[in-house]
Amino acid sequence: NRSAEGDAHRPVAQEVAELMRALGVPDASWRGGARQSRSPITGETVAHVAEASAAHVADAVTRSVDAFEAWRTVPAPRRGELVRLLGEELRAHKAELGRLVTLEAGKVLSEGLGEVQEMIDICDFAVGLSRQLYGLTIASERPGHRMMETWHPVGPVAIITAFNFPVAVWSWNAALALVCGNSLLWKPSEKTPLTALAVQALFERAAAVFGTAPKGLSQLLIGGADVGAALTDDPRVPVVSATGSTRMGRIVGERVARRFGRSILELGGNNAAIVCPSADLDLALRGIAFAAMGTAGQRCTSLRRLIVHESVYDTLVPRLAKAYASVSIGDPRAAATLIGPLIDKDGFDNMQKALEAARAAGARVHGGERVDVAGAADAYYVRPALVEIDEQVEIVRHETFAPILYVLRCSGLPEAIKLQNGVPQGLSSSIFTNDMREAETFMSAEGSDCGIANVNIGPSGAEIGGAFGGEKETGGGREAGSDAWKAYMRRATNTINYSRQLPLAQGVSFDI
Ligand code: UN1
Repeated sequence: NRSAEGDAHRPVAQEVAELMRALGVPDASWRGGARQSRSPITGETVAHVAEASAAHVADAVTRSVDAFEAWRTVPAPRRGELVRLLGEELRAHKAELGRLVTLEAGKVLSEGLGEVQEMIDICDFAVGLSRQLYGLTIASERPGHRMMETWHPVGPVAIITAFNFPVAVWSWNAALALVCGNSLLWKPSEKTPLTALAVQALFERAAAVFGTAPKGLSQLLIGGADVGAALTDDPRVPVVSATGSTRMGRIVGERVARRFGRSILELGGNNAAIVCPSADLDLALRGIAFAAMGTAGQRCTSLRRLIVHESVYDTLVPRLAKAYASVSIGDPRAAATLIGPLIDKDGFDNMQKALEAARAAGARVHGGERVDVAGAADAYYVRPALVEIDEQVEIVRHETFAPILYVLRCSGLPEAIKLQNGVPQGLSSSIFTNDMREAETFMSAEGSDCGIANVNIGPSGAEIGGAFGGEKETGGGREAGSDAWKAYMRRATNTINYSRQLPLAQGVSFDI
């Protein structure tokens, strides 16, 4: 067991190779392929991944339909056993997979491990769920009749995921879809194929232990936008779950709707926190720091807007600026690092453009500059930016996937809620207050319009037990806990006549 510090300067490519082998990924899938894969830690090329093309997709869907037709007849609790075994593989390989997430996505080690923990958690949830796929029974208006709902598997489910949670988002969808009796087709981000290959290898091991899973039950399709488009357009894929930008989701949502498919969209967020006069400012400071700077601002739930009451502004914001100035930035493998790199140059350029626009709008920008890290000239490390701005101008209403926190001043809760809701996105939100009236108002019908509304914690870091997703341009989908499973099944309403008569509903008579 090497310490994180001791590992910090080992060549990334060497570590990737060791982990891929430890995770049982076949060499051919990541050596000698056409697509170069880079680590954001140093910017160096660490793998050459073999790609699928749109032409492969049709065959993969055919195999997926065959797998589905076998899997849907397996009793749900038995399907749960496969997911339980997947959870066991993840537990056994948590250290390796978590570290691979760090190497490929650049998040710090505790977050890489946390992401794998989130996968284990959803597997546990889904195992329990596999015995609880229940429908209602409903009173019939007709004598001797009964009504009920039955939930059935729906077909192959396409899962399109983003770089920032390269494996957990797959697992939220996959664990539920599998216990619901569906087959899976996964298109990961082009930026994170290695962790996807590793998860696929773990799935194959679980399937081998299970013994009777149909071939092709879970398939991985590494490729570009053409692969995503082919999945989106195939009428044999009834559900497409897509996580990523609003731009991508608009394309996917429209194309799936055109063929009357169902999409589960988890798109952009522009999450705010409101700080009220009664807030515990020490707690708020920590909550804000994690939500805004953690994962280098690259979560869909990252805190992007801080709305601070004028009575606490001058106490809180200078303290926050201090935290921004001193937070440790560097190799995400080092134990002391809190902020790893941005995913790539595009991420960096987008951040700089946003800061330019904010400056042009009169903002005061603290931080935001590129940070040099030894041995990582081709990587993009930045100091998180704290941006004091007077108005919620256009750039503030836009999601920039980088550690930028816009700070706005407010004079009361109604104004704060108006600002909070005054953006096109509706994923997550939070309020820091010790005033029960304010907290309840924030969570009420006239409060936050987001899918997630928290009190005295930041907007990020949700547990899997709740439904995850948001409104407006976030896309409306819900994944993970609560009753999100229903989106992966089709509902049949059954009316059963156990009498010898044939009364018609609504009093209609039709005597032949
Ligand atoms: C994402 O950024 O796409 O709530 C998912 C959170 C995590 C999931 C984020 N559990 O921040």
